[in-house]
Parts: sequence; C-alpha cells; structure tokens
Amino acid sequence: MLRLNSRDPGFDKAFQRLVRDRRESDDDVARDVSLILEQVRNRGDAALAELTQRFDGHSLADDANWRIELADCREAYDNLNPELRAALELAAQRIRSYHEAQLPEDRDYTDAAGVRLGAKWRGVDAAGLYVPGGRAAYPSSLLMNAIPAKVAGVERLVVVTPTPKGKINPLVLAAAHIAGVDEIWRIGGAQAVGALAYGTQRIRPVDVVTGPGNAWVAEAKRQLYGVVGIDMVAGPSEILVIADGQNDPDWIAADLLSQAEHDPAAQSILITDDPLFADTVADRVGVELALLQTARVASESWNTHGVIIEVASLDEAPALANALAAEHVEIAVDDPQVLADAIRHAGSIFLGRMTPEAVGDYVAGPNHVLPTGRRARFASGLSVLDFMKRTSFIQLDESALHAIGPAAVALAEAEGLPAHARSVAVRLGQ
Ligand code: HSO
Ligand code: ZN
Repeated sequence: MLRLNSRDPGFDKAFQRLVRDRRESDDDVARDVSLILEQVRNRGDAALAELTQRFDGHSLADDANWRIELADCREAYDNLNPELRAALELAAQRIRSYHEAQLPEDRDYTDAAGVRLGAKWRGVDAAGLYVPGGRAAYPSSLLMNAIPAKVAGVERLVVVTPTPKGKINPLVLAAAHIAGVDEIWRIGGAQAVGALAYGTQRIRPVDVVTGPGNAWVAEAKRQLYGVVGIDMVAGPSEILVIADGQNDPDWIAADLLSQAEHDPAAQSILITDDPLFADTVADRVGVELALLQTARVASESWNTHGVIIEVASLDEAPALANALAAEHVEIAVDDPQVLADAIRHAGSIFLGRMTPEAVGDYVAGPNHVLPTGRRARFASGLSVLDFMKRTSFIQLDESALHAIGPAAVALAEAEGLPAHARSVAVRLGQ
C-alpha cells in the first residue's frame, strides 16, 4: 500500500504517477483474437466446436450440448432457497424501475420555419450478453446487463457463457430466468463474441454485445466494434473513499476491501484529513484481510495498488477525485453533498456514511457496469441507451422548403454537388 501526504513536497509528482498508472493487462492478445475471429467468421459452428473443446474442455459434438434450455433456468429458479430468490427478485425489481426511468423521450415539433422535426428511440432487435465462467460468473452482473436490454425493448436477448468441464452456475441460470433471457449458448471467449457478431449456422447474429470478460473477450469486443455495438471495454474495479475521522475505521476498511477482492489489479484509495484515522484504517485492513476468504486476491490488490492519501482538508478531495475519475467514489462525511457537487468525473457516487458501494453492486438500482481506468472523464455506466438507437425525422411542406431550401441549394453548389442542388431546386420551381 502506498501512503501519500498532500503536504509533502513530492506529492504532485507521486500523485501524477498514480493517475497515469493504468493497471490494465498489456497481454498481447490482439493477434490471437483476430485469428480466432477469422476462424469463427469463416467456419462458423465447426470452429466454435473446436475452440470450445480446446479452451473449455466442453464437447459440442452432441447437438444437446450447445444450449442451456430455458426450462433449466426455470428449474434453477424454483430450486433457489427462498431468501436468495427474494434477494434476486428485489435486485431485479429495483434495477428494472431505475432503468425504466431512464427511457428517453421521443421528440416531435415544428420549428419557426415550419419544418417538422423529431426523433424516435427504438431498441435494437437483438443483444448478446457475455457471462464469464468460473469465479466471476455473477448473477448480479447478468441482471445489470440483461434488464436494461429488456427495458430498452430488445426482443431477442442471447447469453453466451463458457461452461468449463460442463459446469454451470445455477444462480446465473436463475437470474437469467428472472431477467427474461431468450437463449443461452455454452460457448465463451473471443469465439463466443465472434459468434454473436457474425452469426453462425446455429446462432443468429445480434446487434449489440455487452458484458464483462477476460482480456480475450474485451479484445474481441474491441475488434468487433462497428460490426456490432458494444458497451465499453472495462478494466479492473476501483473505489475511492473520501472519509473524515468520524467514521468507524472498520467500515471504511471493509469498503476498501470490497473492491480489492474483485481482482489483483483492482485499486482501492482512501483520502482522509485525519492522520490517526488513516493509520487505524490501514491496521484494520490488515486485520480484516486475514479473515477474508478472498484474502489472496484482496491482499495482492491492496499491497500493490492500495493507496492512502492524507490531505490537510477534505476540500482538496474533489480535485484529486476528478483527476482520478474513479469508477466508484464514496463520500463518508456528514454533509456529502457539498463535496459531491464538486466532483465532475466519477462512474458513480455514494453519498454519506450509510451508503457502502456494495449496495450499488447489487440492489440500489443504478447499473454496476461503470467506466474504469479514468474513462469516467468521457463515459457513463451501462444504461438503456446502450441497447437503443435514435432515428431522426424531417418533414417539410412547400412553404417550409421555400424557407430553408435556397440555402441548401447554395451549399450544394459550393460543394460541387449539382444533383443535390437540383433535387431541392426543382421543387422550388427553379
Ligand atoms: N463492483 C463490480 C460489480 C460487482 N460487484 C459484481 C459484485 N458483483 C463492478 O466494479
Ligand atoms: Zn463489486
């Protein structure tokens, strides 16, 4: 863990280094991925079967091994223990209502020149959702991706998920049932993203691909952007906690570890104006780490990327937070709004002592797919808009065309495009 103090002469330099530290895998996967995508594009299902056997040890020789039936999702849901089922239902319902409120409004108006203008929003026809296998197969992430798609009006929602050695997480299936997923294919990796984008003999192509994945999946999305829409390329989780000395250090230590346990490359940062509190939190992180089942990952994250920044006053915090543009920012003070108002760049802000980031991961309602790696400077969390597109429309009558048409004629002529000019001019009787 790195300790910084904004009063130290070397602080600015050290902080800049922190801001520039990308923590993203620079595995050279681009070539491998482009070869895999080419195979899927050219040979479809045959390539999928070979790659799935090779990478997941799952055989697709038998037709029955390709898909998980919706009836299996239903069964997984029915077999959930009631408490967990209620928790998933609560999460789903809160995510749904938050994202419903996000639906954009169509526009239709006539301007001063008499031109009718507007735009209509529609969902894409089909969306593909990548669900990682193994440890990171989170039912919460399935809900966070699938529900906005359904709210956006997507008719066909397709999940791809690797099932190494045939294994499937029943909680993910139950979440798929709740969210109303339409198809589930037992494929993963770059090849699965390729299948969604290009389509194969068995799998019809989709229009948008979202969902978290490893470096290969992220690279496949990056390479296929343009063939399909994608959400964003996400990096390791981050949390920035801004806290005064009035907090329970155990709570804040737990908050820092909540993101550290996601990934050895995750980053947790504390900014505080109380040096004693900083020391105690550092101690408590050590104590809590020893008790965590996820200690191996969390301690690697904390030891290599954890930071505690001491400031003279919390008034300094927003400027630091804006430079870091973190995925999650917690503001644990009595009056968090003042600091929150000054924060311009953050994926999501958690206000006050009673709002741990983890509620946002599961049940608050806003999306937990958020920009990482300082992308909050220009990007936003996943929303219904990622599954929608806008079509504008224009309608003129004769008088409206007389009002604005001559300018179009002039511009077309200036651009050396006489057919453009003529298509307007003939209607003006010129
Ligand atoms: N905090 C993660 C999302 C997540 N947390 C899923 C728990 N499950 C995104 O940074
Ligand atoms: Zn999380």
